Amino acid sequence: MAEIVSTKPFDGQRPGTSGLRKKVTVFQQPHYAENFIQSIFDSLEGFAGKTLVIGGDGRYYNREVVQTAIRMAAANGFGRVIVGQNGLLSTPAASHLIRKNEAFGGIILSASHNPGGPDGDFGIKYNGSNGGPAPEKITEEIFSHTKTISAYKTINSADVDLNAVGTIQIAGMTLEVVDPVTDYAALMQTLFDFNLIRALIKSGFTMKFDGMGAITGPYAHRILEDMLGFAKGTVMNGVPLPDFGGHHPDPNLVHAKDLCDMLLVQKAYDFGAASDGDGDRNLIVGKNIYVTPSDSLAIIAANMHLAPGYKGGITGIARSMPTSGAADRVAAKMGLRCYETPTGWKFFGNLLDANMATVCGEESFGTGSNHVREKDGLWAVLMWLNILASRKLSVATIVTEHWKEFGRNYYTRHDYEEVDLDSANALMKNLRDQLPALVGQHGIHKADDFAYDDPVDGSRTTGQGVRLLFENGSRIIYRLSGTGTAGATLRVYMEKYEANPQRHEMETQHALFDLILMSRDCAKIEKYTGRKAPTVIT
Ligand code: G16
Repeated sequence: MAEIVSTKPFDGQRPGTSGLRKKVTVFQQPHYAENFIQSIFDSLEGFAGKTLVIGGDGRYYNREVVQTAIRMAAANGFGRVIVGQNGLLSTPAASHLIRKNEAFGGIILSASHNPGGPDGDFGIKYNGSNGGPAPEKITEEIFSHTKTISAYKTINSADVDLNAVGTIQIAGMTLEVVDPVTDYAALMQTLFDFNLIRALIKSGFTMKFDGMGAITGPYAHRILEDMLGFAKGTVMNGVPLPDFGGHHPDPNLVHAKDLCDMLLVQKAYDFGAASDGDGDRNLIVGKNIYVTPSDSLAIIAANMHLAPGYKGGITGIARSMPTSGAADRVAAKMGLRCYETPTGWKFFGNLLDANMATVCGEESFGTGSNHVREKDGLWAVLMWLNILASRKLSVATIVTEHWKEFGRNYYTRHDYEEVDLDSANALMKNLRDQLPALVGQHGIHKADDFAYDDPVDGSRTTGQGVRLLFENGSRIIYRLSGTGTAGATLRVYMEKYEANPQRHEMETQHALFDLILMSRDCAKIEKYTGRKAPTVIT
């Protein structure tokens, strides 16, 4: 029987770049998760009797909130819930399950690449029937419900056993516990040439995959080792743990350092890859070469017709604004449009639904296509494997040949993490105030605060990052992260285009040195943050 529990609103339940992310200790407050989940349901209409997908990345507190969400879904009138075994689902697998089962939507429990454990982060986000993150119209609606909520609905029942696959009835609702990997792996088989990749592996090609103690371990074991035939042990850190084994599951040069050392220093494998907490991000490294996410998007776009799922070609490319312009050059050559959206995968949904773009990517280690409505870490890995198997060239050769053909966009991102929130806001305000005066200085021909008009639904999104655009095509971009949970993180993105292949072998920080100095100067970073240098460079 459904019961109504009285509650009071909590401050600050506004979803950020990707759902509501807070410290575990914040979520552990009585009624905190329930308030947010009820606010999600209260912003939706017409779900009575319909299907909801629920799952999470297995981080600390996942078990508890999965049970909460199941109880509340039953009490609120959903007809069926599909949940991953043990409450686990990677974000792209959840997106696929929503689409495949024509579900009303899904609740994904994850704080993505943020650290886990009792002192780490937790998160909840809602995805709609297209499998993609709820658009801003809905996240703002959810937020407004969180400010007035006075009660939530749940049922009084014991925890459901999620250890075994099967179907049970709970308070008049059907609960299907599914293997988290099977459907996703089947989808990958329809997109990529597994036989071609198997042949590559048989020829002696080796790889290392870092699951970072997070959700992709079981997916990578099944697909890379069991189905494709990579040697056992190819997947490292392949068991999902509530605290990710102490890893910060963010697949970049800093947090996937062990993997990067194996490829870049020891040169022990032909190919290396990693994925993040919830399996939607990817890191791609070759023997002695790191592929920036922006380059990876461009290279994938130029080569993806080699994979069976895309042999008919692509309709367009989309990238987030701070992502480098490398993909734009590929699109131009192919006679396609490259859409520039604000940061956040949710902005790609309309373009994918309208078939205006087939492949999307972000500098924040996200790449994906129209196969689901989330970025997809293992998809990117399999796409690279398919390209490598088709072209029979090393990662380094593919990358350097791409630069020869299209030119190289030198690119770096400097993060200043956990700076004081007021100081970070003051820095951004000062920058915005200076914008008109900056034009004409240092070769800056345009300075603005990025705004996006969605070409499908006409919605306008403003304040998405300060851009300094230079006459020679270089860019400096500043924005505050929307995914952090402590203070503010200032992200500074720098990019410079180099057409001449004789100048493609420079070290990135060296190639961008002038822009880096200018970025600190223009924004008075040290004055506002007290920081002389960034905390993370990717
Ligand atoms: C999320 C979003 C991405 C975004 C990233 C970084 O990724 O889904 O679209 O690029 O955050 O956002 P920010 O720069 O605001 O921190 P994830 O992997 O955390 O879900």
